[in-house]
Amino acid sequence: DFSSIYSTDLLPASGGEEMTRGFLQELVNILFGYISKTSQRSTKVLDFHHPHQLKEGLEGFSLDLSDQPETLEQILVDCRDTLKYGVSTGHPRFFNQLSSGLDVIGVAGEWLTSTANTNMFTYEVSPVFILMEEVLLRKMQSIVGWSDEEGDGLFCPGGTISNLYSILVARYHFYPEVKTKGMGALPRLALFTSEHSHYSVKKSAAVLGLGSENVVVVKCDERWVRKMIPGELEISIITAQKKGLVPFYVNATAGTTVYGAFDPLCAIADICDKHTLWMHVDAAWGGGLMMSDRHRMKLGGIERAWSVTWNPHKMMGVPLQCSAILVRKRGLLQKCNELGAEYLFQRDKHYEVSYDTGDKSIQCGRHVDVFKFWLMWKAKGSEGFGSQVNKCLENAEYLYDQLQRRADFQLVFGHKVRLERNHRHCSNLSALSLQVAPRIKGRMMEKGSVLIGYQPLGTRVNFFRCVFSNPATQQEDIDFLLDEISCLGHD
Ligand code: ABU
Repeated sequence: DFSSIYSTDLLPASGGEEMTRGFLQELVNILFGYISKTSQRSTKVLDFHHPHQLKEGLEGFSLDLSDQPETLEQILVDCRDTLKYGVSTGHPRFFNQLSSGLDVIGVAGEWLTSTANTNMFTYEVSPVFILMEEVLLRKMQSIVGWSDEEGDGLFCPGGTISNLYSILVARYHFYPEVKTKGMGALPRLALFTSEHSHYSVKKSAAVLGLGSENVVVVKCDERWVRKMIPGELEISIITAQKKGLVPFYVNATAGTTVYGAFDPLCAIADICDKHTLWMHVDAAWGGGLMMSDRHRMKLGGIERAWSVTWNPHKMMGVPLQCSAILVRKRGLLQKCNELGAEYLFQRDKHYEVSYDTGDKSIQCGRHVDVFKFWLMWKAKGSEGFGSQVNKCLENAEYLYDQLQRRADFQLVFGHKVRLERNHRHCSNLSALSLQVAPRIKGRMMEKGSVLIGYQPLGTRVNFFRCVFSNPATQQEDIDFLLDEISCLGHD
């Protein structure tokens, strides 16, 4: 009974051991109940409420903060309700995002990380985690295909920041004076990325003062695979030079966000070599395929990249957040970002100070993202991650086969987009078809049975993007998804 117990009764309060154990066990019961429920197909993926409903408060669940402390009973109710009104991204029928799944070892890792509550900037306060980061980065670099003498990196807050790092170090590599003199000392630089690449390249160019207009968007093969066309890249580079811009950076994508396309890395690497350009591979989504003997060939040529973004929180199912920037040239991250704050990075410490890796980062405080990943790797082995990735790809194949058999879905390109049978005979097809996916998605969210994302793209009407990164998903869930879309869009 926690109805008259408060947080001040817990450790470090004197005699607080029993109360603390009881409280945490109660919390474990809530978490276990949630984890168990999440894996049951009969439960909802979400219990949707509009923002105003959640703000107004639901059945005793209030977001408001008071001046007086709440009892631990209320705190436990708040924990339960927070999960209740959230989205079960580990549910087998959650197809909505590139990051999904509920890995029990990962959860244990995240919990331990919070318990340790430390910071990744120095060995002094994170001895074990700093070495784990080094082990993981080395492992990932060797999987990319770099030699033992090459490779550096950092775990950072998401793929956008990883991509930002790649541009930052590329610019520093060619123009180290930028660190002290700023952009005024540089020529007008140009970056290149495919039209289907992630928006973070443009965003990073804006943030770094390079200007989003100086990101040249390179055409993709629109007929089939949506890969960057190497010939178009070369034309774009030459055209930019003629306009007085100085090309320095090319982003190739391994697994685009919507189509999942893989740019031809070898051909892009040849062009980068020829023009002495930094080649980055954004493998935030597709990087996980390198764990699979069956699928790693899709990233052939990645070993020629100068930097790589790889998000284990996507295809590998590590709990958010877990994203790495890998840089081939050792020492560059440190030189590019270090400022040597003396209160933190003293050079006269009694241990090897190169393990104070915090000055490689643009952050000061940095969350420990590595432990859950390290623990999962221990628990699964590289082979376990490989099997998990293979299963995701098998699910994608299964969806493709099922869609080919169904008359009520239409191909986007070798894959399919949902259009209602009735609407096919409608004279106002395109206006109506714009609304099909959003309307079905709205109904889906209200019902809470399944969750999948949609988007328009270029001239295409809204279509569903089915993501497979959730290890819980089985073929029966894919059948359910298709039947549910049909059912929700019956009219
Ligand atoms: N680059 C973030 C991915 C967002 C998504 O789940 O689609």
